[in-house]
Amino acid sequence: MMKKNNISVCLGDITSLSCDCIVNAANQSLLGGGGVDGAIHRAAGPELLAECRTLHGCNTGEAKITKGYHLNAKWVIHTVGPVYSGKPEDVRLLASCYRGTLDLARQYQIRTIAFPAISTGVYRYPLQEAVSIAVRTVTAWLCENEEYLIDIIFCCFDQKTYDSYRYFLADTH
Ligand code: AR6
Repeated sequence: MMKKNNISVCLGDITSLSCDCIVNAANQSLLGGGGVDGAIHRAAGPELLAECRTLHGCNTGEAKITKGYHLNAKWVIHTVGPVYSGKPEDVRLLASCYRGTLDLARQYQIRTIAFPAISTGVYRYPLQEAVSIAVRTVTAWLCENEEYLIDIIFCCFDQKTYDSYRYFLADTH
């Protein structure tokens, strides 16, 4: 575990974390899938899918909130990252996932939130680029919301992702 101000990086399964909120790297249907999405739905139980059905999907770059049900997190914020295309709009959409999620977290008075590396799995966003956008966007949001106290965890499923966050976080603050 590496900690720098209110941003920390951990290696492990996001579904096992005890925090106010975990973030799901979902798809536009919000009806589950593979990767971290599948793991979150399995751990939260069928009640999560039932609530997700009432949300009628989510656009890429946007975020929606549900309860966490059987998770050790009270809330889940579902956000839809871009499928990597190599176009400039990928950057805007990925940054918008992090901003939209944090704006929603603030509305719900969430004080600890864990993010997976959105879009870097099935959606094939190059790891270094995605991590750099995540770190820059979250750091900028924290500066703009200085009076709001929140702890951010970047939860990495593999060592390569963990090392990448450590590298980009060493560049900030
Ligand atoms: N905890 C933390 N991180 C995880 C976990 C876990 N339990 N499982 C996987 N990861 P991905 P995407 C990491 O593919 O690229 C789904 O089918 C994984 O190693 O989950 O945004 C959705 O329904 C990678 O670093 O999400 C969408 O269709 C990161 O989470 C699509 O995949 C993101 O990988 C979204 O693709």
